[in-house]
Amino acid sequence: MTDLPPSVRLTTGRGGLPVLLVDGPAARGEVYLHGATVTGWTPAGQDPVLWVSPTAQFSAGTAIRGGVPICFPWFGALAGHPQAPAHGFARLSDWSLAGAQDDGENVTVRLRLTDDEATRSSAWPHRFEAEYTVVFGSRLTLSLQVTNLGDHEVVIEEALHTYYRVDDIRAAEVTGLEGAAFHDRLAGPEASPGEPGPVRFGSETDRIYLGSTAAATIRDPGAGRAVVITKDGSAATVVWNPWIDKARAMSDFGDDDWQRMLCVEVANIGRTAVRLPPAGSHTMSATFELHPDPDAKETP
Ligand code: TA6
Repeated sequence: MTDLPPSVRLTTGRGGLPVLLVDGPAARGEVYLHGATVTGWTPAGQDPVLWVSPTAQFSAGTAIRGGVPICFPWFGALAGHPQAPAHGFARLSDWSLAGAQDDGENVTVRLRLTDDEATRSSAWPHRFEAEYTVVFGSRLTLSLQVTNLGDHEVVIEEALHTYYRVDDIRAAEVTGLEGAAFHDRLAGPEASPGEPGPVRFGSETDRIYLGSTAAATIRDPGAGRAVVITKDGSAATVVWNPWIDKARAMSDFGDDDWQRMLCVEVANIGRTAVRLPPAGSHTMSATFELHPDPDAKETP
């Protein structure tokens, strides 16, 4: 049993699943061992930053709808394997607690997933170790390090599928991706050349910006704040809002919840997938930081 600092408590959460509750000097946090899903990050003095569906399922075999599900070792549907779960097995797996530390400012939690009989009989049967480091502080930093334990090259796709709270998606926008080409997953296979302005939302939006290493900022005027998302080891960014019809079609998503959430995902997918030689290792990391948005309108 890993010794935990007083600011970290392993307890039983929703659906009877084990959850780590973090009550640190600079932030509170919550991580389910199921999928190593960070379901809460609240910097001191701030409102919660992550969105979790009120009707999210907390059960084995189901991904938690919200927080930061980990997509690995593939993203979306796996070509040639229609039975394979969308977004890989990592967010459906029980990760183990590798350690936790509190340095008086930030609280760091480390979780681990390695291949097992289930993964070795999956559509991606390779030997691997994944170590996920979560630093809860005035910023939230997530680092996913994957090591190839096998004797042949493997290719991995990965995404930190982060659900952010927004006051109203119709007033929110994403800056930082101006001019970047993207694949609109709702349109044809050809790439869109990129738009000169911020990403704004007026319908279902599902875009993959391939080759994008840029930081992105979610501007949330209604909440009077912005979230700046910086990243390292990631060459793709996904922007998703299901809008009305898709939200209604999801059982773990309230019909009106599309108004209050937005996914901006740090990823390596498609032509930016990562090739790992035997013993090779790769780390993808993301840091989220709240900023008072100068153009935001304080909520009444
Ligand atoms: O990241 C966007 C996306 O790939 C969308 O196409 C949508 O499927 C979303 O992920 C949620 O996927 P999930 O399997 O969690 O319902």
